Amino acid sequence: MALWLARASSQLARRAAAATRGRFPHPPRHGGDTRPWFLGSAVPPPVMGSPAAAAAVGGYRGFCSVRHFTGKSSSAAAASDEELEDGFTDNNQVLDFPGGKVAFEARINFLPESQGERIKCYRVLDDDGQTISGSRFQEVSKEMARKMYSDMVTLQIMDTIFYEAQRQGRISFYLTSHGEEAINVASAAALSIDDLVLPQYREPGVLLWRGFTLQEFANQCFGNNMDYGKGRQMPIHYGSNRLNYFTVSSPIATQLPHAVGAAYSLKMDNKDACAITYFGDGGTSEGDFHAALNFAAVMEAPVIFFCRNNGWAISTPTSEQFRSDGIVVRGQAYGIRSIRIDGNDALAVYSAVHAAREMAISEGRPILVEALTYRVGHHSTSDDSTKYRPVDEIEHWRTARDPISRYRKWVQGNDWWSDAEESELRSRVRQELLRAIQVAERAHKPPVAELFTDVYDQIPSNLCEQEQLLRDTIMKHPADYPTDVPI
Ligand SMILES: Cc1ncc(C[n+]2csc(CCOP(=O)(O)OP(=O)(O)O)c2C)c(N)n1
Repeated sequence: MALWLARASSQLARRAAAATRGRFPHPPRHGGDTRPWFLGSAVPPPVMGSPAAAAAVGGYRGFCSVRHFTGKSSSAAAASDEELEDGFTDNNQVLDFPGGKVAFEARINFLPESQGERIKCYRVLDDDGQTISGSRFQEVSKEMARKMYSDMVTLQIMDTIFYEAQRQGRISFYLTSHGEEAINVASAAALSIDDLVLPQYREPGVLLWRGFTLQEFANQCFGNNMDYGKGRQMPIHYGSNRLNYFTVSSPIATQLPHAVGAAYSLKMDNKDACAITYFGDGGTSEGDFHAALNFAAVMEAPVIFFCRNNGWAISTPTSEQFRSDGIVVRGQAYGIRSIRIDGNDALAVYSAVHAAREMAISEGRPILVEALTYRVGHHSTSDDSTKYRPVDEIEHWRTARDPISRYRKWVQGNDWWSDAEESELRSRVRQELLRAIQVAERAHKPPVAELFTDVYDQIPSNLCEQEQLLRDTIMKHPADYPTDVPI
């Protein structure tokens, strides 16, 4: 039966080959992964016969054919008279198929729905902030380590104060990164400023690391006339041309295909840079996630897909989001080298992104990083997460697994940080931010006319009509419109 199938497909293949020759310019890469903690981009197919035969069939071939290997190694010859594990006796047949050679087997053998054992998680620091013996990680200088720590603390303070400002009605919306400070800052530290960032919305720490000032954050949240988005976006939709940070876009996962395109353009221009895109576990259910991964794998785009698997997509737990072993296994399904890391371990995040960046650029390939973490805050100021998850779960992650205190123990253990510096940093950032908020709050809002600019060169008639309608409505109901927006 298998032989008949093979012959039939071989005939079909010859016909198809004539029509499709030259359609596969890039030989797919199999295995070849020298880094033990990364999942290889594909597992070499199980091949009947010897390891030598396995090596011989590993390469890329144009199209289908069934082949007998004539030059058997001695071990293959010895095995030929016995029944092999896959149920065949001496046929050493493989199907030469796009992507490489596929071995036949006699059993009905469905791939299991899971691998049994879950994919391991790379970590460097234990819960106590000590480096785990034997762990391999990228060295961090004292200066870098201190800046990473300071930025993690700054992000935490910024989140707390802006959150309070929203509660006081001074800004309309906010969303914290509590619990994900290591992901934000340590991943940013491993990148170069030329790398393009396409964020979701829970990564302002990347922008902070790159030099976005507290004043710039405040201007955006208050939507004043110094906001680069001219007050047209909700708070937290930051963006910066100067810092290669694409503007946050609310529709989940739309940034992923954009990142692939941006990465491909960097490759075409021979730039020593990659693109990185961040997203949550919820984002992986979007079609854009799957399109982006496949597109990146096929086009060999130097893009890092950074998934913050924080357990929740608003009220949807990951158990209702997917049944796979998280996100990491999906990378392999698309032929993308992937790794799972402890997202609350700053050194693990830094080392993994550092290695991912090198591979993405030097080998021209996408990499997927799944960081295990927890969204400690509510989804946003529009959410109360105690309605759908246990308070002790939140408390456990907020205290026992806090990435900032874990990393602080390591930095302080190196004598690179002190309690005095801690208090000085906290009070300085707090004051700076309160000042920035005062300035942002007092600044003028962009005029109404700006609502209609920057999209079309010549504003079309329907937009002109809408502008007039808006102005008429404001004149009719002035009490319903903010007095600080110039008309
Ligand atoms: C396409 C789309 N669908 C739904 C929403 C509404 N929405 C906003 S945030 C969110 C949850 C996203 O969760 P996740 O990607 O895990 O990120 P997290 O908020 O946990 O960081 C949803 C469903 C949206 N913004 N866009």
